[in-house]
Amino acid sequence: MTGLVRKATFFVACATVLGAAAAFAGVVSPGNCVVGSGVGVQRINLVGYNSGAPGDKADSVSTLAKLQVLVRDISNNPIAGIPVVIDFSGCTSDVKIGSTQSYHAQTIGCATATIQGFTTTNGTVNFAVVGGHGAGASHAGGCAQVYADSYLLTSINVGTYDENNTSGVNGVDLSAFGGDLFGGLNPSRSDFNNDASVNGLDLSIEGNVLFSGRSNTSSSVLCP
Ligand SMILES: [Ca+2]
Ligand SMILES: [Ca+2]
Repeated sequence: MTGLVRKATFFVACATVLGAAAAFAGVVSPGNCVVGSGVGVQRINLVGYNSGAPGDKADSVSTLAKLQVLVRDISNNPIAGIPVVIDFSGCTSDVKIGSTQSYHAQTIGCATATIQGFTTTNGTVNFAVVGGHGAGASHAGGCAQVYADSYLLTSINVGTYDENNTSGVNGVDLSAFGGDLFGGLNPSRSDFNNDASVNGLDLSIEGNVLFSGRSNTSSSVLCP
């Protein structure tokens, strides 16, 4: 192969790669997206409302209450306007989302146990989801799936601070949490710090949520 032919072959290959990248610009590339910290199995803990808060009333401040999703394309460019959905349908044996939500422009699909938001100009969307404990058998870890424009990004763990879906997070929930703390089964719903164990650290976190008052109101109705 002459030098000229090699150069021509090289430029054709480059043009092909660039063309492919251009073709997929703006298309979700799951491997380039980041859910939460992006390291290991992520978590979102469902919360209550602060009924007296202005604007968004859902508690987005408590430990792992807010989950951020960053959506990028094949060239690692963030993509705006992409629908991102968290599907909680695998969690509903014991953890259910509330039928009304109050965090940014999140919309809810109650029958399908899904929450949807759209990425902003920097490619991110944040979720804080109101919900509670609907009784029943403990769900398996990684019960919720995160999708961006219908592409599966990952599965995440789910917990809930409101253990009885009544009166927000208060002493009754602390007592109910005690059942998980001393039950020896380490249910994912009460592993608030996501370290695969239900222990005193989670008790401390639940106490902080209680005394902060940020989750002092429950969802009026839980989805199926
Ligand atoms: Ca409660
Ligand atoms: Ca824990």
